[in-house]
Amino acid sequence: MILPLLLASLAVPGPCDAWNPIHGDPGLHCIELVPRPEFEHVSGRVRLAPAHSPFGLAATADGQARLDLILQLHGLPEGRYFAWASGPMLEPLVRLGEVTNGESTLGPVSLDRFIIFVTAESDSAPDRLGTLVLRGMSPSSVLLPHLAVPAPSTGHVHANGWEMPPPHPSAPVMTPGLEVLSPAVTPWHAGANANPDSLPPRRARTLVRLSDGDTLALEAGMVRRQVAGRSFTAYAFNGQSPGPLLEVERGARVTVVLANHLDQPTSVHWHGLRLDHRFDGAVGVSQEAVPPGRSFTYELVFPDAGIYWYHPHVREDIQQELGLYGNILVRGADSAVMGRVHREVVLILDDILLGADGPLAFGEKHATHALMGRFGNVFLVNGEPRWELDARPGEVVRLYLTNASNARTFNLGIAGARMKLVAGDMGRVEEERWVESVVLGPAERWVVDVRFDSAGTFALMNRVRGIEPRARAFLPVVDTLGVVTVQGRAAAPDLAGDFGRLRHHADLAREFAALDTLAGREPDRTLVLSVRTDGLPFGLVQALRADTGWVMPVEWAGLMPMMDWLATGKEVTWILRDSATGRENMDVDWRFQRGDRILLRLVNDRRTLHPMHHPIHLHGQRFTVVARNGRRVRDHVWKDTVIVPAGGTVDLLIEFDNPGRWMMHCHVAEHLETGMHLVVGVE
Ligand SMILES: [Cu+2]
Repeated sequence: MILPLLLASLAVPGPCDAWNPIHGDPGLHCIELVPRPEFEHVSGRVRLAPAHSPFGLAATADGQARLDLILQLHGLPEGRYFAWASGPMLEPLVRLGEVTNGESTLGPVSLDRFIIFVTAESDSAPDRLGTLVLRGMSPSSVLLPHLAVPAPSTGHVHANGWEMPPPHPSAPVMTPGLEVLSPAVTPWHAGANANPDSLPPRRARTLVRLSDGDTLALEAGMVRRQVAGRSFTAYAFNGQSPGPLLEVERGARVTVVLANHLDQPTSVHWHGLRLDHRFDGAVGVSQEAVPPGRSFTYELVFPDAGIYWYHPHVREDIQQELGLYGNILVRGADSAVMGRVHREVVLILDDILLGADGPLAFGEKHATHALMGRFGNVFLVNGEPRWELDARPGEVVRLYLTNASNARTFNLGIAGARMKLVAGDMGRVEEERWVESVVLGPAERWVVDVRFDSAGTFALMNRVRGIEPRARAFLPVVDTLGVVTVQGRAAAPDLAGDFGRLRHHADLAREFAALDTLAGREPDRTLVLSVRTDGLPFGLVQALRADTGWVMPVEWAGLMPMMDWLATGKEVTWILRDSATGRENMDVDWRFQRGDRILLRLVNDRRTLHPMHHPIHLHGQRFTVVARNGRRVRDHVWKDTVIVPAGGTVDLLIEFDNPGRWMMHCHVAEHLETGMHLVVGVE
């Protein structure tokens, strides 16, 4: 240990050593600029800050992170200086703008790996690099190639009954040595004791309009389902997956009688509804699980207009994956102040992990895929592998988007069609915005208006980036989820004028302005998001360690299915840690008073064996995001779920107005299952 200690003591402190942790992990967000020898008294650093975006991650249409560069420079002699960004091969070369001593904010930049140059220039608008003064490389430049071998193809089964996960088609390789390993839990399949031929076929979703005082019978049961050439036992509500789309007026009261006809206990959580906590469906907090053959009666209220959803709160990793989820559309006066549209379409997005014959087995007592969560290999839109819509030229369609997948974050776009963001988790956005894609984390909702200007076909696509495991090169991953065919006579009436207008909602602006005054203070509470592992196979730990030199802010694609599959809830504990007390998960015992406005900081610890983003959900209340990596957010909307990127910090202003005991947890089903939840009391 002498040599490293000696080197450390000799190291000259660099500009990134004086780093404010609020700005995110320095290993992902700070570039130390290195001067040319003639400029040895010049120093500088670049802070990589998330560009302004309504979403949890500022991303381009193809899924690259969009970053603003905040340059802090010292010691520049008299003269004119410019900053530039380029790819590793000096292509493309982007002039960022003029810089001076002190701080300059430039950008945004969306390059996977890049070099930053600061040059001295005589020209006022140089188009090529002048005398080099400082340069630095993006943190992503540390990625180095790995040893990897071809992954076994779909259908490979171990002697203990575990079928290995199918490789990702974009990167069919794996770390050598993993092929002999399987999860340290017993494989489990739904409906093993049921006769598959006796089960009804899964039906498509139907619309159910509910009025004040109505009662809905909701049966969670087993169905026979066909997806991508496999026929298997799945779950459904009233035989439908997604379950019935419930449409209800704001302010209504509705009774739902849940009957459990599954082969395991269940409950229903009404995601986003600020209802009576006794009917929140949070097993172990507000109710006991409903055993097979039994029922439970929920009394629902709908205080906010918007798009909500319902899903079980028992073994989500199994039950949600097998199709137990549905949407709730709450109507209110909201629609009158939003732009007019020709049609509304409610889309619930999912992915399912299929092996040779059906869903890959689940862990009987503990979840598999405990690190990244279970990424599927077949996309589902409203339960169908390929969603189709017919539209007319000029038609404006309002898309209500919900992400019901276990772990996947979508970056959705429709090439060739303009999209306007109009609402989020719990109602309208304060400022409508044009967006080129929608970043949708697990359990989040966003609402966009889309206009199909002319005839043609338009693909609904998920366009993201992954890191190819062998070359460790950035890889575009593109999946088509559906197609809109636009043809025939023009849609009437012509809504181009309405569509072209971006609304500013003054009522919301006033609400958020009042909260914004609270956002500048020190946080009332800080939660650190982390992970602890114990007993993982040595080969897997080695492979994971090699991957943490740099990590994507969002794990989009799940390109390492073997590594992910092998880790289970037996070895992995995901953690929410109160930084003031050191208490974790269910030992965190927060109590607030009704009416409290709390500033909560979420810090996603990247110095772990497997850093990853987390979609954090709070039951029964609402919040707005006020800062990301210490940068104030401009776009406010009421939310119940927020993406916290790996190595990033997010500040929330929470309105605690609904009394009861409420869960706060990660909505990656496998993270929730492996401990990542706490309870907040509101008195
Ligand atoms: Cu998580």
